[in-house]
Amino acid sequence: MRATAAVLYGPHQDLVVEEVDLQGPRAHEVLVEVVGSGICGSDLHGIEGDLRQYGFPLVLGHEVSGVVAGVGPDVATVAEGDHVLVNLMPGCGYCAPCCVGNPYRCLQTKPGLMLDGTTRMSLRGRPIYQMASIGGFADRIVVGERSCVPIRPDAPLEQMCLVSCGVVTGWSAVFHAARVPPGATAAVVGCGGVGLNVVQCLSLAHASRIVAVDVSASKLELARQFGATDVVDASAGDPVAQLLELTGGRGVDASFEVISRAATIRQAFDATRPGGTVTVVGIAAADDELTLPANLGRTVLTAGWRQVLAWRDFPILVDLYMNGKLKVDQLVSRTRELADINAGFADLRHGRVARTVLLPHG
Ligand code: COD
Ligand code: ZN
Ligand code: ZN
Repeated sequence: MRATAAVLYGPHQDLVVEEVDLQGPRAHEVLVEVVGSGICGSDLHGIEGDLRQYGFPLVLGHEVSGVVAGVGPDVATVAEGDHVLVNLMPGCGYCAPCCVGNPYRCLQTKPGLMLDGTTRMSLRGRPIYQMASIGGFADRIVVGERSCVPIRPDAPLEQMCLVSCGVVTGWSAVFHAARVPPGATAAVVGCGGVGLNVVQCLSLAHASRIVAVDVSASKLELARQFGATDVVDASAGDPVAQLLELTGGRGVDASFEVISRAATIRQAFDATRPGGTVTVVGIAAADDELTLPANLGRTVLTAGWRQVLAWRDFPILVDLYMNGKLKVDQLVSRTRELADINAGFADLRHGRVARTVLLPHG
């Protein structure tokens, strides 16, 4: 069958939206008609050449909601018509890390490929790599059964795609990695699509002070709507000095860096009190080196997708949204057709959006 996909042929290039060949689902695989596909900072890392684990051509996209349109042999957990969120770190389920609940470290997962080492997308016989074994910038995809998490059918699928990366990444940083106790003071350096979710989850965690740091006035305004009690404009002077001033010179109990740069990780570290935690969300470029005092005095954690167990977390987050406790609609700055994907990336690059959601079927 055919699918329309946005193909990246190499770093720093525009995506080419074109028809590709899509092989039907094999055993334990599922055909999904994509409803919503969010453009995440990690996709931008892919265009900038930072995701070196993937080959080219590559279809990016990993924040996806859709409807099951068909299943291959031996699929037991989803059926045609189910509403699903795509799980970007499914793991094989059998290796040692998977068995201890750490699919992020799966020994069988091959970047850009299905578990059997092949791709379902191709063009004139040439395999196309699929980011996170998904390749979500397309109108239909074939993914592993383990990559499909069914959700309640009354939740609006267009925006629910954001739960599958941006929202759950913030949730996991606050509740699974840092385990922020009620009353803590916190700082969030970088309030894009993921950072805003760190802010709102800190609010759910009853942090007493949530300081949002960004260089964009519109992001800081959004951060206030998501629960920030204070904001720091990092383009208007040293953010560390401003953070220390806000906390009586002491620093916050818990900081989160949600940009993925050594310089801003250092800022988060310097704004954290001795004994506090510094949670680095995301993955910096391989050649970006960080210098810290050897006498750390603080716990440095890495978070993001590492602690997520999608089958546990997605239904909880969808319920929180449906019960009015989690903001998702407000994260969608705009929607676009798949054909406009490059304009969506330009918006992200220039900090004009929290999230763009692509609607490949309009
Ligand atoms: N000081 C303060 N804020 C800044 C600065 C600065 N010097 N520079 C940029 N910012 C702000 C921008 O204005 C923007 O608001 C924000 O930082 C970055 O946000 P986005 O929207 O570009 O990116 P996100 O939120 O979608 O993604 C951030 C990650 C850190 C998650 C991403 O970059 C990453 O590293 N992803 C890979 C690893 C990972 O865990 N991913 C989770 C699943 S994809
Ligand atoms: Zn993402
Ligand atoms: Zn595994």
